[in-house]
Amino acid sequence: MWRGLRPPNTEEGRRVLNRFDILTLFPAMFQGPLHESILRRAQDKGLVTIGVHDLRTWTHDRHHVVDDVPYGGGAGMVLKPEPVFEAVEALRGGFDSTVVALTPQGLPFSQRLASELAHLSHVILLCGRYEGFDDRIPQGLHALEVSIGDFVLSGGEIPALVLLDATVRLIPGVLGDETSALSDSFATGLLEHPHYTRPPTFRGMAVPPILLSGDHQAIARWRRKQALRRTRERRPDLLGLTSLSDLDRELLTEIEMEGAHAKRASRDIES
Ligand code: JD8
Repeated sequence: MWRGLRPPNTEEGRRVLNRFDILTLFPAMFQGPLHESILRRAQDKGLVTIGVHDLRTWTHDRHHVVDDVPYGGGAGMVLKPEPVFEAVEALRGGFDSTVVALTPQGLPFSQRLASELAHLSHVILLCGRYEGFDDRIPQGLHALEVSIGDFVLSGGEIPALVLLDATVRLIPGVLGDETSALSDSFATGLLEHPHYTRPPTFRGMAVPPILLSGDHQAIARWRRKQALRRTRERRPDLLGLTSLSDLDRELLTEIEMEGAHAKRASRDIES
């Protein structure tokens, strides 16, 4: 029986451990990002443990070879299965582990996937290099393949850091203010409204006067309208997916009418 405070990471009585193990040929790439800001604080608070492991630890030859030429020919090298399988078997250590391989062929990473990973007790992240993994690696390890986007990177390390940053901040207790993870863009399905701080005028650019009015209800309405306006202008693909309230529909109608008015005014000036 637990006396006093509940043990860390047992919020719902399910999470017994929050552990990430990263398997990489470039462990030094993680030393900056994992030891600053939110990721550092999450580890310092004991909310998550992140291990970084050099894949060459699991080689047995004097030159620590992890790659080989591709069957079928072609340029570049492919990561050999043996060291990766040995490493994953060592890191699993009896936990209920999920293996994630960062590859360009993977499932597109998203806020939804981050929130699912945040509930897992142990995630092993495989970072490839060169031309990538021998395909028996993701196959045989039942790895979930994840991609962070449709652009070409040199390896899986930066994608692993992106996944960690997005995921760890969703673990309960990591953010000081629990509400900020929920109000974040993508969590709400809309882009954020613009933010301002002092001074009230900077190089001729004034802060929108409503933000200085002290009318909190008017400010909330203005911010919601700005969020809708920006999403409509910059990411109309997101608008379709969000559930809009009656107020949202009213605000969008206002935005559309302002747009129609501005078009008519500029046409009148031009002619
Ligand atoms: C892992 C090797 C480089 C990939 C030849 C360039 C993810 N969104 C993403 N873009 N790129 C990657 C990624 C790239 C990787 C490896 C992830 C391992 N490369 C290769 C194939 C073509 N080079 C990624 N997640």
